[in-house]
Amino acid sequence: MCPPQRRPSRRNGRRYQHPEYAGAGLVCGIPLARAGFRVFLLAANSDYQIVTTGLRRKQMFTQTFPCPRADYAGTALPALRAAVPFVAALCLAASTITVPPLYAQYEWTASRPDGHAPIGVMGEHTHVRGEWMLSYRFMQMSMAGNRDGTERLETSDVHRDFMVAPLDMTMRMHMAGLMYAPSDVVTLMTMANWIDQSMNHETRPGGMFEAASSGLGDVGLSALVGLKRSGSIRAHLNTGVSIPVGSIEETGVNPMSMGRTVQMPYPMQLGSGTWDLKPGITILGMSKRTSWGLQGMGTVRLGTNSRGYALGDVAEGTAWFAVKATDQLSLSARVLVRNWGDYSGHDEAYDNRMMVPTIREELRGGFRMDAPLGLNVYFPGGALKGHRISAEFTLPVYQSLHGPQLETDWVLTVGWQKSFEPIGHP
Ligand SMILES: [Cu+2]
Repeated sequence: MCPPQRRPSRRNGRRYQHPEYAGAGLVCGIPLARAGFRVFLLAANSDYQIVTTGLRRKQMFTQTFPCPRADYAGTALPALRAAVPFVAALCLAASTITVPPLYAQYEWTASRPDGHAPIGVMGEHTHVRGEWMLSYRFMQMSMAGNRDGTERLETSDVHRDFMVAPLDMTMRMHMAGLMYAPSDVVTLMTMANWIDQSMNHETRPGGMFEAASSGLGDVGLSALVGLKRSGSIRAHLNTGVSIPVGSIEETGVNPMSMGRTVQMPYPMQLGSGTWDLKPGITILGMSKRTSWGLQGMGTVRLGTNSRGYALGDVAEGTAWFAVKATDQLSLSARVLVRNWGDYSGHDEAYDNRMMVPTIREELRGGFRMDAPLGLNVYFPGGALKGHRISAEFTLPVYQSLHGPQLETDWVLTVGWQKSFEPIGHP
């Protein structure tokens, strides 16, 4: 786990070039620095060394620090390490878009339809001191049919190994959000969800039944910390935690339970049951007619929940591009990649592993690439001044699942947002 350090420089014994990530850091850093950033990237490479890349006296530098003790390597570092490739990818994408002459003259503003990201993106904008914002989002996700890897399965394929096969699932989510900026640097954000979901099943003999659950989901709390707050390109850090408010004790009766009320499978639970960290970074850019953004986000589960399991960690990255069609309307296209891990631990309530795939920890993970299309409507004046209405429709373009697992067919998100100026400053 702790290999010998490589290629020490002649001047400073603590400086090393790491063959794997130093290059990515350099490719990243130069365009960001040209765009006015003073970047300092922190990551861990595959040997669990900490790698920093930054700008010092107009010179890019990369430095690695010795491997921390193996005890730390078991927790935080794997997560950090998992984030490296997609942070590097985001930076690379940024380097192709941040053409300084095109964007240099424009001052980024939220007072445009595309001043907010497509509605499916969260925590992507900050507010000025004293400003409030209320939001409501409705999301519906439709899943039907099983997959193993990228291959579609018939229900009979699932029945070869399991007594019950999930057929489809519909999830509806109502999300209420509140933002407030106590300073120009920090914007606080909280979000609460109400989840309403149902899943249809077919038993091996051909009986159909539905499982359903609804209630509060986990509550998100985060602070967005401004890194670059002027010019045509903005950046902030997302630091968040998810509070385990959602129930992990959802039970029901099904044809296999002989009339007993039993714990429902993993995906029917409403929360993670664990406190989760949600670190991320967001970069925004704007010109007269267009805007774009990049966001990388992670979800790191802390420990194991009261039922003895933990959901998998999540790494996601998204890039969007929007065109301001009029002062009221913008259209957007986005790419979203999301990788989520299998569960760890085990809920003792699930005693027969051949009952249904949704109780198997190793059949929960997957990878998906989506291509959401959206529109934002903004009212710059009149009776609805400051209100925003947005919609985004998502079709997956690629998904590979640890299956049998239900595939996602489409996701629709619609939302309303309204900012309130600081009290006493109309
Ligand atoms: Cu806001």
